Amino acid sequence: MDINAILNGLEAKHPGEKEYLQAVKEVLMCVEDVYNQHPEFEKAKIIERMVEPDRIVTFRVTWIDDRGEVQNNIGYRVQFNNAIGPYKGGIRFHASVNLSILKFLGFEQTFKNALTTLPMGGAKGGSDFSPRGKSEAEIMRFCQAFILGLWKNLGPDRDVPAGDIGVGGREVGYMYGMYKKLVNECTGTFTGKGLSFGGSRIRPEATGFGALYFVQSMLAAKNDSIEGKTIAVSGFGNVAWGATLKATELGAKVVTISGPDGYIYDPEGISTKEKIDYMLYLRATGDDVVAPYAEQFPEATFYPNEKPWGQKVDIALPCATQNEVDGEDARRLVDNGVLLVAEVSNMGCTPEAIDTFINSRTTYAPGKAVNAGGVATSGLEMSQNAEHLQWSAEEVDARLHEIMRNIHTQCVEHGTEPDGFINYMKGANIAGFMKVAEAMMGQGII
Ligand code: 2IT
Repeated sequence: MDINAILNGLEAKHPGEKEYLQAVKEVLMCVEDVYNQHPEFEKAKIIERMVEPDRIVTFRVTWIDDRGEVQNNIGYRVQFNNAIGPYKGGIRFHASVNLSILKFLGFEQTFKNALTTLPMGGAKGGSDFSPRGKSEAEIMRFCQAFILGLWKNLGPDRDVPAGDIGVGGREVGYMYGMYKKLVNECTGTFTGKGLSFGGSRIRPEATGFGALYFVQSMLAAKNDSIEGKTIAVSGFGNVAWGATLKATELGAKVVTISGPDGYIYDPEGISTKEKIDYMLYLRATGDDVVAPYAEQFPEATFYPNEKPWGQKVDIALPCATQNEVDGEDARRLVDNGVLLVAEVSNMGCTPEAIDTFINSRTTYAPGKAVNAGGVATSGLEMSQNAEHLQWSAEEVDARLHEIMRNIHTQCVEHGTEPDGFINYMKGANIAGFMKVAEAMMGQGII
């Protein structure tokens, strides 16, 4: 495989799609050796087929705001790969959303979903709609208009969306409600639904819980444990909340959260129910800021327009968005003696940051392994919907835990280097790639 030729070809076809090209490059670099051991892959042009989405749906989303003004946004669904199962992946509503970001997310999702061992292909969707400052009624109207443009492409065995940044239980509920009205069928089709209409227990917590189970396995592989560790978390959404909840339960201390306005450092830890619940309150205001935390809890300090990576901590858990840890942030974390970095956001670290971690032999794991518990629990929601049952929290949590342990084992198997260092990036990419490649090979040239 000539990685540079493939990347140059992609760049010529899709100029300026930098996040997408970044995600493809990382995977290709990791799988080059195994790919070259399989001439049948090259003959079937597996890489060339895998890096292009199966299909992209784009549509205009028109809705009326509270002042009666007509608003237009762009909606997308990138159906990346369904070799293993129905297209599956979240919907992101954020002003920054564009095709490059959704293609990178759909590409990552394909390998992540393969790692879960559940039968799910990869997809991602979203819109440049910004929920910040929007009223409840505007959010509902937007969700309904979005589904009017997309519903024909969805279905329980075709494409099953869920939440992502800017899309939580409320938005999934509005989208699913509209979808159900249009198809007149109660087949699930969305995950992250409310508990009273087919949602799974533990789905809201699952990404954060799964990440912490993965971190436990990473520490166990170093003969260490999470108890007493200090943790820097970024973000303050659903994922940061779940991670903080589980980290606290396991005896660690989360000392930071962050938002677009800066970060909070709380030396006593975001450890009480009141403080952890406050994150949900901050999110619910729709203002997209964390500064009020320091007014509510005076022991905390607010650092405007800064990221939390300058704090001395044992563990860093980026839980906000792509490329939120750059080379300089990584250098500061390493210089401060960070033990472990587990990306909970998708592609949370830039290539320079990853190089800094791996070259300094700092244990680092990529989002597609660490955050797979979210979509894995979505897969469990699909199973529950298909059998018209709802499982107990204990059952869902036990399965989630098992899936995360299994992903860790796959990473160790494919990522352990001759000096014993576990390269989780390599391990996750090779394990995910092999599953998708084998599924594609088995289904012929299509
Ligand atoms: O990035 C992700 O894995 C998600 N946003 C969750 C996707 C899902 O279908 O549950």
